[in-house]
Amino acid sequence: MSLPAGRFAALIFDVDGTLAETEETHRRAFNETFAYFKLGWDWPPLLYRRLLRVTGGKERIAAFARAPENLGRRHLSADEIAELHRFKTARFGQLVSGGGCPLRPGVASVVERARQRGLRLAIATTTARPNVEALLRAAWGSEADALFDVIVAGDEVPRKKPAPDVYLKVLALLGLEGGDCLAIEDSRAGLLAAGAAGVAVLITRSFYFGDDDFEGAAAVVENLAEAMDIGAMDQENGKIMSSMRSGILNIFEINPSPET
Ligand code: XBP
Ligand code: MG
Repeated sequence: MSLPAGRFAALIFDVDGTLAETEETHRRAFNETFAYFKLGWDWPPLLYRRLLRVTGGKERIAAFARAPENLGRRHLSADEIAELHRFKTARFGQLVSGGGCPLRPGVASVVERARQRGLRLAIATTTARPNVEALLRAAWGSEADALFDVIVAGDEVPRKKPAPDVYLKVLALLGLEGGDCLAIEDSRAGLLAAGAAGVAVLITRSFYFGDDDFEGAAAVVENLAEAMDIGAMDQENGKIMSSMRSGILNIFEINPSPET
């Protein structure tokens, strides 16, 4: 497990499970939507864990609607699914704006440090754009708009993760190669998407995907605070303790500005 020795020009963040532990809030918004539309559906955590294998909320609703084990199975048209999903997105936005999804440990520090060191920042996510905007605004307030150079969200590419589309679009908009960037992800679908676009991946384990197979990840940590601590510790000691630690340290040593 090691990261490329070179320096990165950009960090590309996933959103759900990576910037914040959002999935319980997504689940609540889905269930409140199903109740509002009187579908008689409820997604408890164990079922939701399985349903998360289908990336994208509309796709998840469609898969559940036709699943043989769903006793409330029914035909839903694309328009009906879109209507359910619009309602769910609005509800998710309200919950996030009310402080329901704080940033995960270390995220704010990594973003700040990366910015100071001249890295570009991007977002590559499967979730809908209004969800990203609500989350960023809740976390960073008015600063949020200027923080990320590129954001590519859910329906803005033909295929969702694990397809590489969202990463390829981010790279095109950044004008960078996959090898110039580091992705920060929490799921195997995200790892595969970034990997297929040639981007190295740092995994931060999340509530729903912590046990995924992360074979092929450059590094796996519990959260970004841990990655920061390791970097800080090595700097203090003035020596590199292991290839993984040196790799993580590299993340924060990228592109020092010319005057440093
Ligand atoms: C997360 C997802 C999303 C959310 C729901 O992927 O798969 O579908 O669960 O959001 P990522 P939407 O971590 O890549 O963002 O309902 O807006 O799809
Ligand atoms: Mg994720």
